[in-house]
Amino acid sequence: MLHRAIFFYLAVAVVLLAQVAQAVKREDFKTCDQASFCRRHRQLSAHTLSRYSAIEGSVRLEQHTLSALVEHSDDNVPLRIDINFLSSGTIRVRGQEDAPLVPRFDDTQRYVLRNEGSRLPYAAPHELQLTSETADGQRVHTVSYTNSSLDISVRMTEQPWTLTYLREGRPTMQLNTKGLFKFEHLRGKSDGDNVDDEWEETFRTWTDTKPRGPESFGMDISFVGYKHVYGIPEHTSPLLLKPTRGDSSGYDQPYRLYNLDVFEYEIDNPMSLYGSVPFMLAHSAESTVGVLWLNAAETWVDVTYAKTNAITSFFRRSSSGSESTVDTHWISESGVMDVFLFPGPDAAEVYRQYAEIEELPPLPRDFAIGHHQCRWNYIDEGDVLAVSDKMHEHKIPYDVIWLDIEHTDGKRYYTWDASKFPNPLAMQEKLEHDGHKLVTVVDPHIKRDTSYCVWDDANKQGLFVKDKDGSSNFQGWCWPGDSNWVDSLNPDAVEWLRKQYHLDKYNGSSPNLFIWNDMNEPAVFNGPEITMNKDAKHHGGWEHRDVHNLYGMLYQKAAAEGLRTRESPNKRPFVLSRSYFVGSHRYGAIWTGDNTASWEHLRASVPMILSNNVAGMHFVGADVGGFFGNPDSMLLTRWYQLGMWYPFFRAHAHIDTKRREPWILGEPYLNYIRDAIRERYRLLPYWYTLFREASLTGMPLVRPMWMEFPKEESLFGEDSAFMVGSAIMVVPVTESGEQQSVDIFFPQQEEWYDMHKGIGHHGPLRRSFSVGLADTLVFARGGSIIPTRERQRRSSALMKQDPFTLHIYVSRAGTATGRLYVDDGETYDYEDGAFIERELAFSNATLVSRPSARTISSVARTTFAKSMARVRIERIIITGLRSPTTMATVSEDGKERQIQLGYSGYSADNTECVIRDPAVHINSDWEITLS
Ligand code: NBV
Repeated sequence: MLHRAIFFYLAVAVVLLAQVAQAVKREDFKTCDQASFCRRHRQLSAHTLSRYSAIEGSVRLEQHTLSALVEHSDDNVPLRIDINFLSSGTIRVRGQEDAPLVPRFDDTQRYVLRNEGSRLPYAAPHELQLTSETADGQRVHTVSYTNSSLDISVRMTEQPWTLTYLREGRPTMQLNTKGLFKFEHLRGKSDGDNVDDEWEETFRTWTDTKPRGPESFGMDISFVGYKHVYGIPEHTSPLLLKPTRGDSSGYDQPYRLYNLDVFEYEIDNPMSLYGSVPFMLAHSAESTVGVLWLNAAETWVDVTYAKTNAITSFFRRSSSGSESTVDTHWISESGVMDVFLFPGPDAAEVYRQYAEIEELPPLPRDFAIGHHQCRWNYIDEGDVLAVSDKMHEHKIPYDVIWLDIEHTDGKRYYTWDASKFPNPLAMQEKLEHDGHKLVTVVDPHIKRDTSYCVWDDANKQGLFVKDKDGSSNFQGWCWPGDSNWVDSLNPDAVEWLRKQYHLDKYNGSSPNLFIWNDMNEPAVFNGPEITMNKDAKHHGGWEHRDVHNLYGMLYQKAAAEGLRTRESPNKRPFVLSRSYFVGSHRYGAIWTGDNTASWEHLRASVPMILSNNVAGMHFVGADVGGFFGNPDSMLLTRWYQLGMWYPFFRAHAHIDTKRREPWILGEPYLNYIRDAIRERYRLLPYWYTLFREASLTGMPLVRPMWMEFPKEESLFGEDSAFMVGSAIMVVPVTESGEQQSVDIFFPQQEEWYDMHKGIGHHGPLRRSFSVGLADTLVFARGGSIIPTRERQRRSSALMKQDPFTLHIYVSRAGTATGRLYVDDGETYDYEDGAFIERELAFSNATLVSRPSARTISSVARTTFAKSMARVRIERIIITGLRSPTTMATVSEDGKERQIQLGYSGYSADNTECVIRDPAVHINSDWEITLS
């Protein structure tokens, strides 16, 4: 036993030492060529006609589904392709064998889609019209939408089988026109069968037994008329996806989607990381469309930018005119083909269409969008409280302090190391006194230890993932040594997991404790590619291969449900997860894992966070400061200055790094960092209102520039600047050096106001700015109203009754609009109307506050409104006012008052006018007219 333990720790030490010596170990992870299914698909050459054809007479339109039986000329195994029409114009293409030998895994939709995939808003039969015709010997079926104001239709050819989505008669998205559709139908095994590793394959020392044989499929999806595609996180590539084939400026590997724990990951690389979201947007100056490839197995995506002959006449190449096309090739190892094509025509519409099939992100707890302080590890209770006190001493607001794996009793999650944390409840109480919360880590590997009741209980109930034999527990190594993994696909295990987070179960936890799920890809130190063997078995007999990318999300889901239900009435949970998949946005936040303290990683965090937002993973951040290594003071300062704009804002560091809490740096860095964190707190009302918007529309919180300026082609590849909502442009400084020159492009015929200096810049304009370490480049877009809370406190919890300030940035036309959303930040009462949501509009020198159309009257609303009755607007700052005035008339509740305006240093450059204490309330209707 002792020998075994020594061997284990030696092995871990060797692994860690080897990792210290070297950056990412590429050889630990497969290339496409080393995954036999990927290799087989990638060998197909594009630009050949597909050998898959629809079986004559098999095509029919029934209800909302156009279906066809399709087969390959060599094997004659009929595949059933169903094209389902949703009323919004989205189409869903599903495909698998018409009569599979055994069922394929088809539950991904249950875990991801709205109503588990049932009752999606499909088109009514009378909204669709089918016409079939034969031209040049080709049978073509066209389904047109008759319900839509857009002229959209879907065209299917029989021979070869292809699909084209058309808008106004022009193709936009096409399937199989490059002839890459390939479907490995399930088959019986004959002796000696292992052509091209179809039935068994070995990677390094691991053999995947592949009992079901080959069952992969792939499809080309072309975006016709597009030159730009985005999304499919998580990779370290630029925002605008680089090509992966036939282009020396790109990669030589497809983007991989297979959740993995990649130690010291590299920048600018299509390798897999911790999360997978197979959601892609294609954008042009004319339109935006989207694709969701709904599959939880290992998936690879090739991207090629091409000029192709426009395919105007069914599948034939037209003789004249060529059009830009982005050709993508999607390859998945198992499951069924299930693809959604979203027609847009702009990003907001794509997100609206996505929201029809997938739930919108929920409103987070208010503290979750504050500043988080983490480290592997805060050593003991004294350390935690000392860090908290130091934050107070240095007047740095923070909301949450985090405990990593060392707080447990020997990496037994849901327990405490009693010598270091003898009284966790008292510690939480002390933190709560200043409104702070605690987060503890819970990893999914459970230490095999009969005296550990969590393991014992799960074992007795048979809740662990099973080995390939289906009966013994899958066993592997992780932090605690020999471990088993709870099967997050087993409903009983989920129920059990949920309960582990309840207050009566999780000793030492209070309602102020929240959760962090790490290592849930899952990471298995001695497994292939540091994860679970693909032939391990989950509930229902499914192989790990089928569900790999779902596993971590379902772990986070169980934690979120556990936290939600631990109190009555339920409160909003907060769970951070490292692994994620489509739909993870419903359960909490994610982060970009183990980055490095380097300028390169600082820069890369922007496209990584943007790509996640593009793909619907809104609540995301990167470890501020970089996880591995020691950032110098300048890098750390710059990282806080950027990190305060991450939706999830957490500082974190590896156990071997030096302590780096802001005060350790001393002045002037401490000052700069404090300023950055305080700016985040000032802007919390804007952030919370943005989260509200995302919860209603699905719009990203942080947006690529092109999303706000969709016709501005020079911005389509921009990922060194970004928008926070539609009102703020952030241009982070991501280069080393005391003084930096930064080039900025202010798009459009619009005013852009330096948010720190009030100075306006008239777009369109390119300008260089020279900035010192104290400066950050943040601009408000003319025409916006941004709410803030200016009083600095220890935590956001202490700001709940604080007054607001409104910043009005006047457009060229002399107008501005904005919104303010407030609720209690913790319960679900807002669902019953317990919120204040104001529409703010400035025009003709008058600022008006009105309730939003969503405001309803209800008991819950009245109660909440009462609790906020005294909260007022304490200041209004108008920037860009062209004709300054001295007085304003305030009318609220039918009463009128005159007040005086103030100007601080008003000049041609600085046009800030301040209305001090207008004494209007956030929950009443009022108008202020400048006279
Ligand atoms: O639990 C320790 C770390 C954690 O601090 C980090 O944030 C995770 O991404 N964890 C990974 C495991 C060890 C990484 C070397």
